[in-house]
Amino acid sequence: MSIAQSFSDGFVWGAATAAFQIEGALDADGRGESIWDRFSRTPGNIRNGDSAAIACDHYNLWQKDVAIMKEIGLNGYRFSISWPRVFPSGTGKMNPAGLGFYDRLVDALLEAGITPFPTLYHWDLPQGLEDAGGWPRRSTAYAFADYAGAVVEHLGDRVKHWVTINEPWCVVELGYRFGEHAPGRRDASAALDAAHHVMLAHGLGMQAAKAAASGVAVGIAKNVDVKTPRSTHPADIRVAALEDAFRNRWYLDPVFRGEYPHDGVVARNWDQACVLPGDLDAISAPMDFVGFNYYSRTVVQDNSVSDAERPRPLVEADLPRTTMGWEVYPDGLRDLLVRFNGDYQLPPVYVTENGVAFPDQLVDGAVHDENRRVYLEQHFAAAAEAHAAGVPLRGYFIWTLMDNFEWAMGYTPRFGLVWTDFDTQERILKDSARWLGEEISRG
Ligand code: IFM
Repeated sequence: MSIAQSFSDGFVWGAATAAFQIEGALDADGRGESIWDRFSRTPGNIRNGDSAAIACDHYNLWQKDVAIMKEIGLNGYRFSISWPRVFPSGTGKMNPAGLGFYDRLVDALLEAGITPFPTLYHWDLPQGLEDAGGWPRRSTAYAFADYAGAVVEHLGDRVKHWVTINEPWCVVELGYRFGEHAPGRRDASAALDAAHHVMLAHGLGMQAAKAAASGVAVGIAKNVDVKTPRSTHPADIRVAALEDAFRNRWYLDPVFRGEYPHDGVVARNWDQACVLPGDLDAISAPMDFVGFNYYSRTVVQDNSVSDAERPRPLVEADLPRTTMGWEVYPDGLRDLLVRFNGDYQLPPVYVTENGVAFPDQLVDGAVHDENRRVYLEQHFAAAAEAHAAGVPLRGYFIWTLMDNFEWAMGYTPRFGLVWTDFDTQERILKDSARWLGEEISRG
């Protein structure tokens, strides 16, 4: 039996991308500046000084990319809508030309038999909104709801699945606490406010989307990570539980339970002053589906404990690692899906991202990425086990369709099913893409 046969009929096999990572054309047709335009122009922020000005030139080559998805045999495509294309300064006057691009893309996808799953926010906040305070300001959540409503009003006659926010943890922690991503701020207090307003944006955006078009399904894409304690030492176990609160539960408890995780709130000494009456009701309104993005696990420890004090290590050492330095740990996907299905009442579930960057080589016009094929096969098997254990899994999106701009890492990591030649914009299907197509067709 093929892995694809382990899932139910109508299972969505897709690829995922994000606007800033593939589109290029940053100044085309009235697009406004985003925080990533500004951040990536700042020397030192992006490896090798790489720029997303052209990226995969998808803004011009989108028809070719839809044809490639069809050739692979995908029946779903998760892409993101660039907020500054639609509202160049974040609010105010809409830019019809920006929305027109997505109109054409959606029509072409539907024509090719590929279900569109757009994400409304995949990190490219209009710079004007950051200048007004960014996600730490409540007004940004209101602006997002207006934007979401306008886009869904326009496309909701054809697009029935909408993701509000991609990976709130990254928006907040990488963008506002650690400053590794745009807007590059390092402000722990602002990050706490940002986290709440991103979640509020999800809740208000979902309301706005549902009011704008009938019959649309709305969910969020949450990146989740296994936090494994290095040993059975109680201090390591305590750190792992807290890291789990910061990474996973901070964003899942509010949507499924209407509260922030108590242990995390206490550890961060957060007064929750920015949480106003009604916010958590909006955030925890039932979603039509939930998306999980899964890549790896992290082994964590309490650094005040010396190795001599540590009892027997709990973790195997030396698991293979990817170009990103992430452990290859497929069991984590099964374990997290099963755990969340027990901890929360999950609606239909999608793996909204899973994939891998390895140091691919183009040799004689081909990329023999057996390591990626094995990675995908192992993760599909883990997802199938979760499905068999009762997780209502409805689809799986590979990160990513084609090699693209990997944020602060520039073009070094190649995550694609398709090789991108960034000089010529030629696309070449890697072996893993062909294998995936065969798996899907056997489903
Ligand atoms: O490239 C990113 C994507 O934008 C969000 N999820 C993780 C991917 C790999 O780092």
